[in-house]
Amino acid sequence: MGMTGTGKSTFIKLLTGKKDIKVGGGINPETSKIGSFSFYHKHQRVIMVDTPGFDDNRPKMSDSKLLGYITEFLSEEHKGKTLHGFIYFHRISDVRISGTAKRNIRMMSSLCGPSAMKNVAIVTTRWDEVNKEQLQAAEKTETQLSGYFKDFTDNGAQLYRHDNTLESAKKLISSVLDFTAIDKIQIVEEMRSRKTLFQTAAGEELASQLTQLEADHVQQIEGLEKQLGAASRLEDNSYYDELNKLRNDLRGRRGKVAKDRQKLELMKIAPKRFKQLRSLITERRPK
Ligand SMILES: Nc1nc2c(ncn2[C@@H]2O[C@H](COP(=O)(O)OP(=O)(O)OP(=O)(O)O)[C@@H](O)[C@H]2O)c(=O)[nH]1
Ligand SMILES: [Mg+2]
Repeated sequence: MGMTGTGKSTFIKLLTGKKDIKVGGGINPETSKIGSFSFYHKHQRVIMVDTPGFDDNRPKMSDSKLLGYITEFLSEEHKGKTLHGFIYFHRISDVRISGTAKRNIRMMSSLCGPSAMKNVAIVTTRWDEVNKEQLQAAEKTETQLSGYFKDFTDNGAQLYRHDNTLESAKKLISSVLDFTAIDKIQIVEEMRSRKTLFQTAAGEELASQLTQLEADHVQQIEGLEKQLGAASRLEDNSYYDELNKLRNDLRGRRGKVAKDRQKLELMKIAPKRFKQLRSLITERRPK
């Protein structure tokens, strides 16, 4: 799990050696659905699950749909298998912990609940790009990130560094496989107690995030409209066009967030319905 571009797919590609796993090259999110990939580690069959991050700016998959898929996976897909852990990815080069990163951390927290938090490996990627001069700043980022994961670290979670080498990926996987298997995941327990997705802690968290995002977008649109009014009195068409484009993009995002929130409220996914969604999750076995 983790924000777009943090290296989730790259990590899986490194471990599985599967050349067809797509990794992002630009700023747009690359992975748009959940995929699971298996490989052997020390003679043990391991399945890694790649998920997109929660992000209102991602095309193809809405946050509420993503929550549904993750919940389905955690409730149904891993039956008969041992769930050892979650890996949360963050780029060490991201000095500022963005709003989207904070959203993803809160979603992780409400999905896992306290008892599964010890099974979360908080991984910072791109250590291969950190030189001596940048080391202090990188360590500061790590400390800052750890602050946002306080609930997790208080419950036993630890931070790890990944430098994009196979050796570091294998070391991390060994650590995760050494975790005592997860016995309780908050969202799974809640769904078992017949709550609807909207009533779970993660559903409530997502609803409140979407409400906040919509309010933020409205405020930004208002700000841009004021600037557009002032720009229309200038004779600079390109500045006006730029502001206009920003405003229209934000209007689109606002509409998407509002629709997503409505969808979440209507979402009464009962566990038996999850089976219908299962076909959307792919598993690729080793050749
Ligand atoms: N130097 C360096 N680059 C990395 C590392 N991990 C990922 N990258 C690069 O970062 C970019 C994004 O990586 P992805 O693996 O696609 O990121 P992702 O988390 O799967 O992103 P989404 O699918 O959009 O959610 C790619 O260009 C990778 O080559 C790393 O540890 N070091
Ligand atoms: Mg990806």
